Amino acid sequence: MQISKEQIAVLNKDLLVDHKKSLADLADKYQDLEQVIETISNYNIAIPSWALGAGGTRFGRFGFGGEPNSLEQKIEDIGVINMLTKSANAVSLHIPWDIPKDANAIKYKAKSLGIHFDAMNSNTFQDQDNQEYSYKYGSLCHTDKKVRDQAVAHNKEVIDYGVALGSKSLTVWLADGSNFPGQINFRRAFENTLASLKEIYAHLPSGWKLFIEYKPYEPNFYSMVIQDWGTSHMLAKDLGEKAYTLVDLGHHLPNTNIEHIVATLMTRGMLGGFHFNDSKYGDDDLSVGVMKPYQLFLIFNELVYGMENNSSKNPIPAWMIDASHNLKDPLEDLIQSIEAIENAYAKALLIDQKALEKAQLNNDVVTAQRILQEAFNTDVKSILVEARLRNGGAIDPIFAYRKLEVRNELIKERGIKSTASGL
Ligand code: RM4
Ligand code: MN
Ligand code: MN
Repeated sequence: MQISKEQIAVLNKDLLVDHKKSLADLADKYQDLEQVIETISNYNIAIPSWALGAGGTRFGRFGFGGEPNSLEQKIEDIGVINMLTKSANAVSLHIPWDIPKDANAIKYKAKSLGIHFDAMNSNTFQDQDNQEYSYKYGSLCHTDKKVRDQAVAHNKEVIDYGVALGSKSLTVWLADGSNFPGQINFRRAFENTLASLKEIYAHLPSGWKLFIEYKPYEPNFYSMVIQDWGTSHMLAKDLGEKAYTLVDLGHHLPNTNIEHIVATLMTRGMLGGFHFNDSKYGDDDLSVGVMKPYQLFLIFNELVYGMENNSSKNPIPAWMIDASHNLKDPLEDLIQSIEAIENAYAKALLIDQKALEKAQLNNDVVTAQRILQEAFNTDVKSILVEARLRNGGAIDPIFAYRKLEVRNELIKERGIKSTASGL
């Protein structure tokens, strides 16, 4: 299904007057509003190809019909999200869940919808039917060189797929670790992982980046080889300048100060990628911003500061939503996630950085808190709307999605039983 500009314009008409009024009110208060609108209107977040179908747990999975059952259809769904939000112009592919059988045709399809290929993701956390060796006891860290070689070869193949599609980065997330004390030798597992990553790194074409993701637990519950940002950073440093750390919001123990991690990585120019989601307990894939919107805002404060004070030349991070959807229509959930991300970003852009610095230098804790909270408590909806409008998007993307009955149309096209590959 494709949504046209005209359909969106019709739906926007009745909402326009109210929007312009709220925007004018906000513009009276903030002189730099134009700059903030501009930044938000240029901001895009990649959609992972595995997030377009119903998610599930090991206890079950409940579909909702019309799920995309090919890579082409997944790209079409991202096209719908992008038409409405004008903030999702990229897809991040997981191999082998989404192997592009005909790279040129896929590329053409994506291009026709204004979508490009962001980071490629490898998968050595599951066994595939046709593979020779099992990853039951790990992949890049495995005690057996034959298993490590197989996992390295897979990652090289993922890079090659990415080259054909015009991607420029590879994200490696490893499930490697152990479930019981004594099961693995920590140091051997680390050294094996580093040696395997070196082989993968050597296969990166020029202009490519390698993102190393970390996670403290799950699927292994005693130890994970790349448990935290420090381990990821050590590996990246040993590999070379194309390697960076990737922060996934769901990959921290409760109460971890993620904004502090972001600031520290950016001080050294080492924050390469960012995965958005929210969580109550762990990596539980809740929609961005539903649990800890203030934390998300504080993280964006560090991102904004890091991008504006960038002596370490941190690249603009690769942004991606990384969640799976157990109950909601994933397209609606992704739209809500995009809005939550942009909401936090716009609020962070409103922070009076000069006043904050002054308060910090004077150790005026009360004023520092007031400055942050004033920005956080500002209603920035009209900034988001204006940014979308200027790009031809919908004033209210969820309203438009429902008015246009997108899910029903998709069910008509693809059937009630169609299910997507992925999580
Ligand atoms: C992992 C991790 C990776 C994602 C997979 C599906 O927990 O977050 O980034 O590719 O899930
Ligand atoms: Mn992730
Ligand atoms: Mn995860």
